Amino acid sequence: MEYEILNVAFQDNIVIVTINRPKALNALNARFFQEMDDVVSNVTNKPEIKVMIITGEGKAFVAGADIAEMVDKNSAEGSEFSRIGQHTFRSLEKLKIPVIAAINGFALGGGLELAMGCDFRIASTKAKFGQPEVSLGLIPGYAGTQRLSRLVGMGDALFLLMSAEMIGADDALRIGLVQKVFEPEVLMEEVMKIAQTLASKGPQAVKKVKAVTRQGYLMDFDKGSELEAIQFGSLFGNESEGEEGMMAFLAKRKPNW
Ligand code: DAK
Repeated sequence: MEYEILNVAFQDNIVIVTINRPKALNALNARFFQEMDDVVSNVTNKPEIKVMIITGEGKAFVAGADIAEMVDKNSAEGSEFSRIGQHTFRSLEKLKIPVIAAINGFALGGGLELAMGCDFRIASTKAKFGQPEVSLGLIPGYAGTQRLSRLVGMGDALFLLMSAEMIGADDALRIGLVQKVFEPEVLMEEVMKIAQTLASKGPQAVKKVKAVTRQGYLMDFDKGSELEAIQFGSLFGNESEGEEGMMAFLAKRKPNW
């Protein structure tokens, strides 16, 4: 597929996806979702890729769903539009490798929902966050109502959702919406360092820890713990990744994954 909106660059075993529609502050339209689904399916078929980074071109990460494209929709079309986006963002959570949001600027509405579909969020000091949908007479449609409360707790989630207030990177860090904040000039450099660190770890272990944590979060505690025990065990044994990692530690050498 030829991409009109996404720039997809491969650097060693890391894929960097840049949303490149800066004139509309990278607002998410139907084409974006088609392209993102295509990227996810390509990355799924490339076992050598170990980390995905999503970022935005210009002064926004993403300023929301494309209001111009949404304005004429009827109720059924609105629900369908919602399901398409929900599916795409869920596919980032289901992707086996880690997905990092590098938030360079505005992450509003659907943009914050996209960032929340990533495994964690690294922001520039210039980033701004918010769910302004109620200002438009809407509510989030890409599972933002579900993810925000899970990430930051009910009080902060309801405050952001009901007030439509925009917060800066420091507040986002304080409530746990982002994990780290860097100056804009070094954001991508620092995100690449984090991605390289993840890529250097046991590849099966990184995938399994994502799957077990994400699946377990939606399960009863004891069932999640049992899932952990099964996956923990799967990393042991002859020629397993765990065996190599532990042998390397004891021999004071780097593991050869
Ligand atoms: N959609 C379309 N175009 C947008 C946009 C958006 N979300 N945000 C900005 N733009 C466009 C502007 O219209 C403007 O276009 P031109 O006038 O140059 O043609 C251009 O980007 C630059 O924007 P500004 O001139 O406004 O730039 P400023 O720096 O002055 O302001 C801003 C930046 C981010 C504060 C401002 O642009 C702004 O308030 N933007 C809207 C933010 C917003 O409300 N975002 C939430 C969108 S609603 C659902 C599914 C999904 C959703 C809801 C329901 N279902 C299917 C049920 C999700 C909803 C949303 O995300």
